Amino acid sequence: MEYVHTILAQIAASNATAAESLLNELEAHRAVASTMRGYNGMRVSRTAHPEGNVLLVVETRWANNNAMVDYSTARENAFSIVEKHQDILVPGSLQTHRLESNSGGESGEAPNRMYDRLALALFVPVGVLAFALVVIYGMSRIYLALPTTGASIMAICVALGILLISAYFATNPSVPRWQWLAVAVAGIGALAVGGTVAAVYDEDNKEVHAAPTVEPSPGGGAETPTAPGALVIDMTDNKFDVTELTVTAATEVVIQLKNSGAAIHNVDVAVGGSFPSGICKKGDAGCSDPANIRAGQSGTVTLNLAPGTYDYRCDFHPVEMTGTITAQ
Ligand SMILES: [Cu+2]
Repeated sequence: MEYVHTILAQIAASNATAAESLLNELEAHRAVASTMRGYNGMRVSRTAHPEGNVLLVVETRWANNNAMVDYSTARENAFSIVEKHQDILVPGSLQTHRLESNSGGESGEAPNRMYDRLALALFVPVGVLAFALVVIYGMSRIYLALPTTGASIMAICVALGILLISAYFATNPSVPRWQWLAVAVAGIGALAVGGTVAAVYDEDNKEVHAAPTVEPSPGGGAETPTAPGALVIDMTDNKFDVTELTVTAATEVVIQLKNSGAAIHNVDVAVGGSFPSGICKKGDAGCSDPANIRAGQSGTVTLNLAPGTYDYRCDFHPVEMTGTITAQ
């Protein structure tokens, strides 16, 4: 919505040349008007064919009604300038109109309008992309740190929140700028806090899991995870060194895991016959502990299987890294 202050006047054909000084004054006035609050542009037009009376139209456009009212009551405005030249006007032809315009100013006259468009074309996509990357990274850190149920509940809450906020903005087209900013700041803040908490939680977990791998295994001497007879799966990018394993059925079996690659890996055994969608979570049956084993880290997977054959895979590389475990 834009507000247009319009002056209409007719200049008698005989005075067409005298009209030049009026037009010059209006041009000079443009600089004055452009310093006023809410100024969106000014246009002076006159009829193209000089024979007969000349119709003069002066439009000034304003961002809001208050700005237009301020202008139309100002000591100097387009009306007062044209009025000073009554002598060259057709008597009774001077009119003023205050209009609301629905076209948001398509004339492209004001240079800042040009800038607004460029900014929209450049900064918005780049900003959206950066924001999306931050969201994806932050959310993945948070979800990975949560147990399966917690992650599901949180994902539902986040999705509902996004829907509600989107619905609010969609049904309120004239939402003030501070509300947009508040939502953006709150969203980024929540991500930053959640991501940091998740990263810290992850670090704590790492320490907890690192401990058992250096401890001597109970009962035996100072056996290391690579002792003969121990069940070990070594992971590289992107390969399991062992793709067929046999374990004792109906007994708790701990398989030592080592990530000798550079990428993140895990071991997910389809103990229930199928894999979860996505990455298994710490505490899930058949999921390695930790569920994400980073480069150089170790972990375990604890199984207690009924007799049968079970598929296992790396959830991060489910096509390249697969194997089977037979329990007997
Ligand atoms: Cu992998």
